[in-house]
Amino acid sequence: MVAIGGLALIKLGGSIATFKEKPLTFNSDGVKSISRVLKGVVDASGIPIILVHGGGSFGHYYSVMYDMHSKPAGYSREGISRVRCSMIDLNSRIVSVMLDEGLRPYTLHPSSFIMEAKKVIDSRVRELYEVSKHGLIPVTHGDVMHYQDDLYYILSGDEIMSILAEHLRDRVMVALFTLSLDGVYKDMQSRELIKELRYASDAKMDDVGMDVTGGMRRKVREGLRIASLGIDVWFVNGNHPERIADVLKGNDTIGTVIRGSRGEESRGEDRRV
Ligand code: IP8
Repeated sequence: MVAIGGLALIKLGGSIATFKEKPLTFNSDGVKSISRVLKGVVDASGIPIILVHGGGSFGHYYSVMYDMHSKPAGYSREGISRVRCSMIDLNSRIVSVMLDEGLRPYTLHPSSFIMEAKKVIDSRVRELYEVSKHGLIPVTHGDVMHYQDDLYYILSGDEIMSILAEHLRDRVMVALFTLSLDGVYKDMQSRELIKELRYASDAKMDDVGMDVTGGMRRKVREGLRIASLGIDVWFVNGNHPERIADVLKGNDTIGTVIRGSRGEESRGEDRRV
């Protein structure tokens, strides 16, 4: 197996790690099959990986219940506690499965590298990369974050993917988002898969189910942002984990790719959502 060099950023979508329609239900088998595939890739190639997971029917369940969003505000104290607790719970379930499958996960909560007022600490992000180089898989996740004073906000794992890509841009070879769909569709009626997405307008996303952090629209926006750093971005179906292996081996697969476009600033501008 010949893996592409450099670091892989992988987003484990909430729709893969949990059953989104059933509150607080963990998809143990889904995480297990992805872990097995990652174990195969890591053993064969030693590729460093950082994993980011979403909230699914854990964090999103409570953020909807308590009307909490990505905009900093004085949300319900109980809601803040419940979202945070549920994300810690989901994280510990995910890393337990990974550990059982022979991977070596190492959780670094987003509050370890994102401080007050969304300030990202570069040296703390680099710590994730350092950890990833030495046989461990740093695992981080979307969360409810303290903004300042009594203000809190929901931080999406998709946004964390962009933050990591930006701060580790010289290291990242590929960013991969796992979804419960085959990739990004032109529209939800035809479900025609976009093999290569170049502009936000390639996909009509109005009909795609939204969650508090913006659903598919957010993913495409962060994907375009990451691609503008010169990093290839893939959206693949996490229910077919072999597609994750294909991407990590540098092969083509069923999914949507946004090719990295470093140096094409003007096109990057057009690519904004
Ligand atoms: O599922 C949001 O992360 P996402 C996490 O990546 C919470 O949007 C706390 C709702």
